[in-house]
Amino acid sequence: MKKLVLLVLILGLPALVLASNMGFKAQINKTAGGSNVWWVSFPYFYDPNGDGSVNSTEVCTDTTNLAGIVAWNASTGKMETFTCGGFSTPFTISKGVSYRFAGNGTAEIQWTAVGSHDPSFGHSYTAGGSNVWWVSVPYHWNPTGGVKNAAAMCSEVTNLAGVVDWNAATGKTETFTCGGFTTPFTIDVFSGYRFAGNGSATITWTPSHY
Ligand SMILES: [Ca+2]
Repeated sequence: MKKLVLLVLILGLPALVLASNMGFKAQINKTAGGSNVWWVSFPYFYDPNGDGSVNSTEVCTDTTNLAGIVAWNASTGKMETFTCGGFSTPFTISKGVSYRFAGNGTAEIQWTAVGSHDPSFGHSYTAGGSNVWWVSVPYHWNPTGGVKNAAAMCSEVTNLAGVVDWNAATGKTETFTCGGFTTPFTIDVFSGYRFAGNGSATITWTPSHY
């Protein structure tokens, strides 16, 4: 079972009426099983040790039972793995990007994600390379109509061809084609999603939020 709790730290008001610069404390746990990997959403402002930058080592320290963290390189279309406790050079955690968590055997991954949103941040992905990007969704995303699903994502993101969901249980992806006729899947704001570009156009997105 996923245990997802969104608590409001800074303003102390109900989440639905908060201003855009609120802080978050989200308990994101992942029960071992299936593919044992998950794409997760990060707070746009996230720096647990407060030193002004964040890298994959800091994520390992900030989590329990994380075996490794994976970054997607959109240019090459390859993944880069950082093993927690290993000796490879850590990679930088970038704002708005989703990273993949890898579990440690049968242990549940536990992450108390503390951070805040950056309402002025605009995603921008220039066409090229693999032409797909893994992105983080704001925890207080609020699309027009209030239904958080793939169709709403298509409506809000400029030049998006499709959005892809990761099914951790099966280890397979599910694609929703923007403008298509398949049933849109639900967007879980604590999970990362993959954007597919529309030809040579730049994808842009400034997320709506409460
Ligand atoms: Ca830091």
